[in-house]
Amino acid sequence: MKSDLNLLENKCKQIRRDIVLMINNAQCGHLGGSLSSVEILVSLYFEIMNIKPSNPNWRGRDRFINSKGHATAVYYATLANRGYFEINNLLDSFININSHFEEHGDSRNVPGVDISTGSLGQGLSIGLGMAIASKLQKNSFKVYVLIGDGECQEGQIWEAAMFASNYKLDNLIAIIDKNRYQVSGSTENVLSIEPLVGKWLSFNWEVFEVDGHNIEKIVNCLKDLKSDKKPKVLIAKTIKGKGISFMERNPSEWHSYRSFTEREIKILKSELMVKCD
Ligand SMILES: Cc1ncc(C[n+]2csc(CCOP(=O)(O)OP(=O)(O)O)c2C)c(N)n1
Repeated sequence: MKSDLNLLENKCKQIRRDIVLMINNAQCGHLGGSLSSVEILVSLYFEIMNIKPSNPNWRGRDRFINSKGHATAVYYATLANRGYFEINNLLDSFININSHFEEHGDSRNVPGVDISTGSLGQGLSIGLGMAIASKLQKNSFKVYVLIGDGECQEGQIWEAAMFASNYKLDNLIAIIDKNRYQVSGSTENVLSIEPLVGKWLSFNWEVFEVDGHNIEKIVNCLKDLKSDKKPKVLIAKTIKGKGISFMERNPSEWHSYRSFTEREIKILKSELMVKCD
């Protein structure tokens, strides 16, 4: 690891605080699926990706696509903590009417956002286009795409999966935030995506499974990806609402913002050291 593990874990804590503050200030935004992706984004932005935050449009940079585009709180908070822009601008203006920080990622106005997303299912197709461009330009950048498990119900994901292996896009890495819930309940009950490993294998991808809250394991897995002419997918097992006990216990209730009760505010203060009143 380039950085101390403690430092990265503290980053995760800070980003969780930022997520809750941003969404509480805005009274809008997606909590559960932002909190489940924190370790994935910290691993990518602080350890894995070849990037220059001071030069966000550097041509050689690795690309990241937040295909679960509703999870902007974790995306923006990670970019701010990585130095792309000031965290205070973000905390005060997330989803405000005149703010650049819209509810879904906006590549025109937010430094570091490579592509605007929000309509589920499209990110992998965009990613494979970038992966082809990297090869055609004899560039060596990699493309990372974060996908929700509910999002895997979108047919376009599987068209892209078929295309990527056919064209041997070994520079394309999908990461699935498998938190087992979507808007309307558990993914298993709404429309099962299982067997997920078997599906990706049958589409001729290289498949890895990892604890999505263990930075060391995520980083080791992503560092170890050999170029073997196959695209790769990392299935990250996560917990929706990770880090806040009352959300972890009841993930269906915390897909998006709802106001906190007095009791919940007390818990937020003791578990995250964040004040939300
Ligand atoms: C094409 C499309 N249909 C519906 C939505 C509305 N929507 C926003 S989030 C979401 C659930 C996504 O679930 P999942 O991918 O599991 O995300 P997570 O639980 O990690 O937040 C839906 C249906 C959308 N953004 N795009």
